[in-house]
Amino acid sequence: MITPASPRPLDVDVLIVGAGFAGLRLLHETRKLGLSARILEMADGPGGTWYWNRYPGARCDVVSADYSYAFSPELDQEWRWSERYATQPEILRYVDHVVQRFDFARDISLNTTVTGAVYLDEDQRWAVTDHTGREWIATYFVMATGCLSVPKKPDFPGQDDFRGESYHTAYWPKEEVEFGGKRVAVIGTGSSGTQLIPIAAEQAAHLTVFQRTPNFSIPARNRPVTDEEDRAIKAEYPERRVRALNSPTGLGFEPTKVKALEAPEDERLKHYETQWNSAGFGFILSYPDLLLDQRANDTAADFIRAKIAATVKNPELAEKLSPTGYPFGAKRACVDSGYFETFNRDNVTLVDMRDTPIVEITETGIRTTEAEYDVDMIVYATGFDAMTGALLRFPIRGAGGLTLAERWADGPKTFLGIMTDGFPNFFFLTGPGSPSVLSNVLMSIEQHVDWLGRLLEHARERGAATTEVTRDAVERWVDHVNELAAGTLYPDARSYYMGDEIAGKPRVFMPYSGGLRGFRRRCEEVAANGYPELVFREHAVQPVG
Ligand code: NA7
Repeated sequence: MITPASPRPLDVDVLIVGAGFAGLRLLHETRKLGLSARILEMADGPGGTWYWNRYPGARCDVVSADYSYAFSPELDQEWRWSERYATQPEILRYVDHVVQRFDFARDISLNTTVTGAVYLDEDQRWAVTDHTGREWIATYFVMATGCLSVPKKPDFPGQDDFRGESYHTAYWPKEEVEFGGKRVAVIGTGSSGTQLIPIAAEQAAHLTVFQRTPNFSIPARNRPVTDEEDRAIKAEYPERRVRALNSPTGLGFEPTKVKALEAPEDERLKHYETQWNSAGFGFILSYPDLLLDQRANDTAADFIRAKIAATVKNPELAEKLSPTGYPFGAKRACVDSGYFETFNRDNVTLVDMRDTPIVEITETGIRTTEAEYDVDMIVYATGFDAMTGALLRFPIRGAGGLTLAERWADGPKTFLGIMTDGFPNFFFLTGPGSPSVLSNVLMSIEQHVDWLGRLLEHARERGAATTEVTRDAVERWVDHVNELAAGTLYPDARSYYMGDEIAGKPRVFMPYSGGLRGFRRRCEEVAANGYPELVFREHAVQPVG
């Protein structure tokens, strides 16, 4: 074996960026493997996107009992969720509990922003630089930076001249923001806007909602978890975890065997009604063909539009709030608590940006092509640079100096959404090409971390200094991901799944649409076959591919 000429002293075996759910879970895994690890986190506390998204109304739209770590049965038993869908503060309390319980804090550097990472070809190590200029040397470098973590602030002309308060939902201050007595504008009606709007409307003197694309939204039917329910969940938690693991998306729902178009209309409507009253985000799984067949999709979309028409008293307003022109679910559907009802209030105005787009932000408010709205506060609920935003936020240089941004110039290229060619010993969790945002992301995180843990163990057992995927395997995986997406209705909507949220972003469908269950099987196959798609080197002499 050739030893590297002058290896730089190693700080840790595994350097992880991000102390959100993924980073913490990976820290746990590295400890199990006996590897040293450190998390670098820019915030002053753990929690990742849940740390930043503190806007009133922020809550998860996956049932709390399922949106939690499955790796520790003890943790399952001791944590008590108070609501069916946990609020952001409760999720953060859970994260803090996990950090304490597993003594994670000693391996986390908070207030530490990574500014660049370089693979040192000679040393077969990663050099990761933080904002202080400190360089961290590690064998493995893992981005656990999340899919929805880099806020997208739009660039309306005049935006910085506004003299009132302005906030972004994904960068919300810790101090309480007072809506009371104020004229408030919210721009954006995705999940964040949809959650914030009913609360802001209750408090503000007037609320003006700027909507560009009407969204499908399903009622959350949120409620407290009773002691009896809590006991029942805990009594069967192991089975619940297995059920979720074996469900297509990790949510524990199995779609009906019968297709939407096969069901008689009255039965279908009855089923939709039941789903509407109970399923939340799971409504999209009411029938297996909803995202595969436009006619099937229309049956669900029509049902939801009828619900909007029945809820919003002003028919013109109902029409404006009604999503048309794209399939239900092809753009992330929202899960709300009283969203459409909010538009029956006297103090709420809807501005349809399709008719009257924003021209500029002035010192005192927002000017559209038709009117000027003087406001005291603007809330940008404009979402994220999704899926690739965090991975491309700072330069990552792989073997030979190629940056990830260069390698992904035409869209992200990955193998199993976790690695890419030309970047030895570099991994990312729930990246493009994995089910991520189309699944219960907590389960996707754990699946990816388990797989990565097994891979690192395998690499150690065979004495490999580096692990890298071949370009051929990456290309085949990207083709597979594209083929799957092409068989669905997803590409028919403009959405962040397709990179539409950021001007100039390559338009490719990023998540894996074959379901978490199918995905996990593919991953397990790769491991069981001894990772034929990967190259393990003792000493990296030249790039693979
Ligand atoms: P989303 O779902 O990406 O929503 C962003 C919203 O902001 C959406 O309504 C956008 O309209 C709107 N938007 C974005 N940019 C603009 C500009 N320039 N002008 C007008 N309107 C704009 O982000 P969220 O934060 O709500 O939710 C993200 C995820 O968090 C969600 O999927 C859940 O998984 C949790 P558009 O639809 O693009 O026309």
